[in-house]
Amino acid sequence: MIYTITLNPAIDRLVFLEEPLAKRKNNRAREIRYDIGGKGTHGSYAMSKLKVANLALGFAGEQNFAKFTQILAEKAISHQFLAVPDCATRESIILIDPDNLGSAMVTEPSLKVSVKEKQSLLTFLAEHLKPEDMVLVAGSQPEGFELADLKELLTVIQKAGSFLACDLSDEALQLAVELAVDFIKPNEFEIEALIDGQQTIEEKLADLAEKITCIVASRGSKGCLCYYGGNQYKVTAPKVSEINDTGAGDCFVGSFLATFYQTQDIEASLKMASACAASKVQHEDSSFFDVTEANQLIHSVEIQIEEENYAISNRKSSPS
Ligand code: TA6
Repeated sequence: MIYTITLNPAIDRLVFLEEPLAKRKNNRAREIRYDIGGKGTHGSYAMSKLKVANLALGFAGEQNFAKFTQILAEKAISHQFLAVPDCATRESIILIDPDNLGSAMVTEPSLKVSVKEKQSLLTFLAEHLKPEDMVLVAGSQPEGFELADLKELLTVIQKAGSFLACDLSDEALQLAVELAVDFIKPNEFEIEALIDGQQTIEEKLADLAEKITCIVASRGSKGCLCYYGGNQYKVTAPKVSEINDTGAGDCFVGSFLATFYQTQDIEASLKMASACAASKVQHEDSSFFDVTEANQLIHSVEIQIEEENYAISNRKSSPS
């Protein structure tokens, strides 16, 4: 089983503008739509689309819990979120220009979790996780969930022996690296933030890959660099016309992990993930992609392999 954990989900309010966003004017919207928000939930959406069983976990505000879970149901995401009393799940407002001119995102402050909710999540994981499971912890952390709480969460997952994937930023990403989790997906800025001294990005990634099973360093529309099993995989994404790139990285992570969980085939996983993310950016909301479209795009994904790129220490090689 795959579990995704979205500690700080959102309801994405998609605002489709009549004209490109501009200051000092009333920017009129031609349409408003809602989508699920939060990196872990997007990962679950991709896993479900690829028919890989998964359960979306995390915290959601009691005040708009029905709306949040209604969107999860509409996206066919199996879930078991913990309701946090006296607060609402935040909204991410995504302003989308017409004619594929891009989008901007504004995210509200988060809800605040208490010790009770944090303990409930840890208890659920301790009771359910098995060594053959995979867990994705993705996105930001809510108010009340400190770095020490994240360390406790990641440690409970590692103690269960499950394959631990993290799509985290800033100090949370640094913690995941220190704990030597099994998968991380930093972007170029996040990798640069990890560099202390005179290393290139590729030198830093090779260093990290000596203790982390699989690293995917995203380079946006250019594709990504993957380090796995001592090899470096340079992935070039298909060229597509972008409508909304919100959630593309999450789609990549969810479809990569779904395929990797099923096949342990790194190249197949990278190809499927690149194709699904390329499909996603061609659609208007934060999560939707078309599997048929992805299966066609997969033929346009290019992978260059540089073998024996770095040494690897003995550690978990895949979820099994
Ligand atoms: O990655 C896309 C997205 O999950 C949006 O759906 C929006 O909710 C935002 O990112 C949330 O970002 P955060 O880093 O706070 O989890």
